[in-house]
Amino acid sequence: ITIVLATRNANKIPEMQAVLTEAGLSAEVTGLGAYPEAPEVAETEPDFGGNALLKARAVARHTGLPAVADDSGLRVDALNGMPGVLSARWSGRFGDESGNKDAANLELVLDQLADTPEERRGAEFVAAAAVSFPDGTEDVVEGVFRGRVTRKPRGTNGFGYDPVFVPDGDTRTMAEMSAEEKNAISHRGIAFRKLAERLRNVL
Ligand code: ITT
Ligand code: NA
Repeated sequence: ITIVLATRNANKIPEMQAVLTEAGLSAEVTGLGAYPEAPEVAETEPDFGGNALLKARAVARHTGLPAVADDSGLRVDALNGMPGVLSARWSGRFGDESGNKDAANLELVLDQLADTPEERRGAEFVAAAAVSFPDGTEDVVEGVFRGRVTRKPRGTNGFGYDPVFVPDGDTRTMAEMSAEEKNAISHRGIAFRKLAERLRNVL
């Protein structure tokens, strides 16, 4: 069976494939690259789960295949949970809403935390993962993992806020870990593994 991962972020596709394979599920994950006509979905919901469902639903409808989507982001304690659902658009939130600007986004968070001492630099990555089947069946799960925001970016792996996030119990940023290490502990890894268990019955 083919599952469409409703994302334009190519980093997420091998993450999902690895989780399904490790769970012993023989599904093949395809990204939206194979469906250039799929509708662009605006992330208009106030929470991760709502946005993940919007993205999965639109692609299940368009392709007639089961579709999975995640919506994810970084919640910084000292910023009252921001950027949160605005993570992909944080640096452009007062105007320019176009595209992903990973470097500008993480620089802005570092600026906003410039006066925040070590003990108040806690944060968490959150991902909601949703599945939508062509018959209308839906499910949504969440994954969270905690850490702290560094003072400077370190590392070149991963994407987004990975260079400024050190998980609890580690000294390395997520961008200094391998893809396998990241997937084993990350918010999206957790959410995708929960989803794989729900899919076990239906695949
Ligand atoms: P799709 O909506 O097409 O899946 P996206 O990358 O815009 O792609 P999101 O809407 O879920 O995905 O936005 C997530 C943003 O949160 C993303 O731009 C990153 O800045 C950040 N983010 C999410 N997961 C992350 C991770 O594992 N490591 C670092 N940053 C992450
Ligand atoms: Na988002």
